[in-house]
Amino acid sequence: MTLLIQGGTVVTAEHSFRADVLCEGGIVASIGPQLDPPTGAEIVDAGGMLVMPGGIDPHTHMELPFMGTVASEDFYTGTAAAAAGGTTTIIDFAIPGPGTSLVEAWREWRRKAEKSATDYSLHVAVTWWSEQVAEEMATLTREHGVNSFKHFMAYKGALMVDDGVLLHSIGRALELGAICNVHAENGDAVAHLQQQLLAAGITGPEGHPLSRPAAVEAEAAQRVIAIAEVLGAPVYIVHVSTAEATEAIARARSRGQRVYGEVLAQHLVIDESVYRSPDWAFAAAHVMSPPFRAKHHQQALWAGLASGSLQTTATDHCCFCAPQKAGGRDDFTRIPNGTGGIEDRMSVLWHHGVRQGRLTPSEFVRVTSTNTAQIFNIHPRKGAVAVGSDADLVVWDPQASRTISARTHHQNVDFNVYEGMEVTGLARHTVARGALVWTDGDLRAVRGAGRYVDRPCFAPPVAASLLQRSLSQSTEVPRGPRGVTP
Ligand code: URQ
Ligand code: ZN
Ligand code: ZN
Repeated sequence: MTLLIQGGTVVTAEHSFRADVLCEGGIVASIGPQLDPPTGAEIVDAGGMLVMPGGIDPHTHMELPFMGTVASEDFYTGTAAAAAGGTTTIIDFAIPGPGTSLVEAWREWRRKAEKSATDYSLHVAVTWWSEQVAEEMATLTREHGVNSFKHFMAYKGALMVDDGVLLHSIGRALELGAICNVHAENGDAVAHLQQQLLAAGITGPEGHPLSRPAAVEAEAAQRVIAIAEVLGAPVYIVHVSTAEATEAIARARSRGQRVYGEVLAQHLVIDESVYRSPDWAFAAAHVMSPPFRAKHHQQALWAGLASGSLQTTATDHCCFCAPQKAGGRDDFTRIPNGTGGIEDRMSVLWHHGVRQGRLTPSEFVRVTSTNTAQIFNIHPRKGAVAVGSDADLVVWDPQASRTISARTHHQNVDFNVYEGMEVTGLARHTVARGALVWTDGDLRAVRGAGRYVDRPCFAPPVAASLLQRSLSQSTEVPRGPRGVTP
């Protein structure tokens, strides 16, 4: 399959330049002015539009079994909807229940993801600890292309892990050359507040944000940053939602610690007033963790993106339809947590980020694609417009507008958190490994066309851990046998 994208302006994380892009055999074959179309090539006219790396969403939960139900979006409908919005790769999560095999969970999610229309990869969650977990982490890194392990500090009694597990797992990941991503909320504090709120008769969705105040995220973020510092390990904090956690990340990074922060498009533009709606279903549809916050947090998140304290954007696309959310009708702690947004992330970021002067087009590419590819070690295969890279591209129309609605979106969910929002900046054509999957409103996603993306580990660390450094620096180093310094 040969595709020539003519007349566009290529925008990468570094710069913008006028060039045609030729895709052959699923990769970018040539980039340059006035390329001659090979015989039989499909031509896309990109005149007046931008040609950018396809979006990468590092945080999705297709078909996730959670809180007694299963997320309504599956890997085919979810990746198809993603393509309609300019996203061409997702990184989802294989989540074993506590006490169960990580490798078996990875295999189960591989089976679910085979129906994907575009490429996908999998973080694997560590939800318990034992020698078996340590061994399976090695197996996953060495044999299955996993270089990232997820940890939930929230969801007590379900997925939550304690500091002991974090220390073991983050340390093990460092040995293997993998990185750990973390849902940073103090799960004990959440559980305590939930019980207090229910006892006070607060059972509606307005109780959800009250049980997860900013301090609950700030404490957990600072705690996991400190744990990572002790170990000398990198750490990636998912869905950062507060000014306090953003500041904690910025402080750690200014000290040279390798901490990454991810922000959801939803948290950048939706605030906590949604939980005060008199419409129960509307408020419940917004129940996700961390919850939507007061507006000043949004300003801090935008500043975090613009300053580089936060590196990536995602959606945490985890959809539940109204009947599913209604499972928590009498008890907000039973409302399945999650919202969608995979189709709208890039337009929301372009409209509220680039058009508002918060992000340059190259910074937009960084935070929607390139940074994620680099952090999870799949650049320049992904997240680039370069000869030899996968031909995952979006032809972006910066002038086109649409009004977001569940009535017209391609996501398999009956609600859209951006309902009614008019956005300017749309994907006009989306190319996934050289094939047009979205073109002028025509969705051409093919079930099963997506491929699993192996993510190689990083070279194991050179930097010593804090303990090793302190031992080597202290004068009273305990002598080993025969006076040999350990
Ligand atoms: O916590 C997550 O990331 C998953 C369970 C999706 N739900 C959510 O509320 N964020
Ligand atoms: Zn989470
Ligand atoms: Zn998530």
